[in-house]
Amino acid sequence: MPIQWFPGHMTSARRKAAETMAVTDVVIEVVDARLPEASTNPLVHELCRQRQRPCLKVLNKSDLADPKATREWIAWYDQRPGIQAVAVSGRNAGEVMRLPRLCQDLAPHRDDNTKPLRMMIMGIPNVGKSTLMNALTGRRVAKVGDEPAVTKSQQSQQIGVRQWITDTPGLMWPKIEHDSDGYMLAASHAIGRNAVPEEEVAVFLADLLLQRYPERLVGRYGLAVVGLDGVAVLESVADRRALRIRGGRADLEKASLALLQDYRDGRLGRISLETPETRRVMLLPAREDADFARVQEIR
Ligand SMILES: Nc1nc2c(ncn2[C@@H]2O[C@H](COP(=O)(O)OP(=O)(O)OP(=O)(O)O)[C@@H](O)[C@H]2O)c(=O)[nH]1
Ligand SMILES: [Mg+2]
Repeated sequence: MPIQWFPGHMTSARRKAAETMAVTDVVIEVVDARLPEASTNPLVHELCRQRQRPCLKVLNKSDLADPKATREWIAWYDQRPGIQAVAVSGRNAGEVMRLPRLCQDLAPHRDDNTKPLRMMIMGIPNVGKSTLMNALTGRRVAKVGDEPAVTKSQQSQQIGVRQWITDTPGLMWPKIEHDSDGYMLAASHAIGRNAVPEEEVAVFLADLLLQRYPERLVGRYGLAVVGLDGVAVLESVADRRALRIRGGRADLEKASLALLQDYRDGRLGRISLETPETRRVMLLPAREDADFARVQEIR
């Protein structure tokens, strides 16, 4: 069953974003650097395309992502026509302050007092949009928090004399096509706890860590990872942390939360959940299915 998470306020948030797009010159599309494609909202591109607005793709939280994967992603986006991407950490003011200049380059005609540059920050929940807003204004104008859907309404602020910036509520799209995207989004807390069972998300994350970052499991929990699968990782974490339910069995729920929280807080080190190569491989069967469907259609 496809993973879905679309709280009520998002319908009006989407309508308001479409309205504000009419008076926006450049969209700052924020994605999570640890999962840049899984955290790309197709609705943002659709709205930009309808209004023909340029878009700067910001891979935020790069301080939490694997630097090698982030370099690969930037090179990957650089090869795509019409996409300009940059990696930043919202916690690094110097990096964030580069963004208005890059936006200005995308709308060079908007550069005087009568035509101020109007930027709109968009993206899925919890990717750091409001954190960027605060860094850009130099004040704590927006509430931030490590859970999805903290911002519920838009707000605009002037930065400098010639620039305006609008923060918007995080937007999801109605149906997440690939389950692994849903798991990555849930692991990174971009979608709510009720969307996917936390234990399933933790098993997905544990399997991914076993494949790509086994040494982090060794370092953080002292596990001997050889021969383990995702569930066994959780059992071992429960064992190491003495997390038990009545009868002495491993408390997998608490172990799941511990693993997820460690990933979210960066305590497992800098981790990327996807790279251009893992994405390519993940999409392969879908493409083959699509080809198959097309062949069937032609027949
Ligand atoms: N490590 C790290 N944490 C960040 C960064 N940017 C934001 N955060 C944290 O991520 C969490 C979410 O940040 P917000 O700015 O509230 O995210 P948002 O996109 O506005 O979320 P919604 O309003 O729910 O859509 C907060 O705990 C921030 O402190 C970053 O670059 N690095
Ligand atoms: Mg926000």
